[in-house]
Amino acid sequence: MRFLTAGESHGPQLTTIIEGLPSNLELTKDDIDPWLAKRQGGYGRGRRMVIERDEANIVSGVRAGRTTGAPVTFVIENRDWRNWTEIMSPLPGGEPRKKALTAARPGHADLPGGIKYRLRDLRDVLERASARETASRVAVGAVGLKLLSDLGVEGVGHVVSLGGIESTVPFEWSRVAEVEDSELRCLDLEASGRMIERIDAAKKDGDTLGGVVEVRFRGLPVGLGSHVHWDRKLDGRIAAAVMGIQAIKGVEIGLGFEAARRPGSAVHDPIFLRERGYERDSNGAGGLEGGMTNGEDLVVRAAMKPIATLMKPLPTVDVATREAADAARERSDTTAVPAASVIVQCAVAWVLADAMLEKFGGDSMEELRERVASAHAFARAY
Ligand code: EPS
Repeated sequence: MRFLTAGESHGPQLTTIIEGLPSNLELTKDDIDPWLAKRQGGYGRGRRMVIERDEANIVSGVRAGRTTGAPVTFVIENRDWRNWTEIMSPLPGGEPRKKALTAARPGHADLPGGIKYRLRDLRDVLERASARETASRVAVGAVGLKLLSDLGVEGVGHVVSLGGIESTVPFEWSRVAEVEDSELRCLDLEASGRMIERIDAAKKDGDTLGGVVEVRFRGLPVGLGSHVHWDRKLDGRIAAAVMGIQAIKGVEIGLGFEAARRPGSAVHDPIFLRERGYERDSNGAGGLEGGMTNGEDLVVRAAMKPIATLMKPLPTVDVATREAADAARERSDTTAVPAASVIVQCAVAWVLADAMLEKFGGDSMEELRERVASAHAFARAY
């Protein structure tokens, strides 16, 4: 499967086309919109999220609530566009442009994008670099999540650290509902209180905060991905999808960097053959061995840097005057780490759904379901 996204942060809409979905996947906008709403939420978001009510209008590939196998297209409207029609117009306009941005923000795409594409108004860069685009990727991931859920796979994304404050409550599947109830999508209520104080302080200081999110999936069949070639290894594909999300600076699988500090005996997960098949009592591998799923829970963590738009700006250079300046201030968020937990979950869901199609093929959900069930049975009896 593959997908393409298009659209600017303040243009009329975000457009997404997914190609290669099997037929007969039950799909309505109600499978997607709740994920878009989750992405918009979380303490520390800015005023843009008050303007938008993201919803995915399905304009191709679905009839009577089921995919047909044809490309699926979503349109997510930018409500804010009405305030930007002239600035974002594709028609030739006057110079200098209104709302032109020339004081490149350190940490944003502004300066390298301006030089690379030979653009003088850095808004031409930022409009596409903006994390607004992740709304499209969440819509795609929501379809991935729906497909996975039809195949018995369940996922979750939650915040494990924000602004340097760590959650100390260990994850359990029985606590998934608590993630949904938490304003920060964090299981540790005590730590969440301190995170909120830190967000308030950062906002007051004109600063921003990053953090770490964790996503987990259970119910995956053994053998998604492959050990035989580098670009077929599932851990690499997951890392690429997650690093492709704006502001993500690091990805860990299972123990991640911690594995490098421990001896092998304290990293690898002993194998037992029990009634339900091959099992482990630990999961340092995070569900992946040799670039393939091993049947244990997939555990992926991602580090998000603080958003690069600071209300108390850093020193920079104005590319129009080539003089020292304060970095441009755009409306933005103090933190979007809770949103990142949703986006990373969706990005990983897509990679997993794609790997399912690759291993099991199938033009229809019926074929896919049969083949996945038979792979589970085979792995139990092996
Ligand atoms: C975002 C929309 C953007 C930003 C944010 C994410 O809207 P606006 O620029 O109109 O405020 O809030 O984007 C960034 C943090 C960024 O650096 O571009 C969204 O929909 O998530």
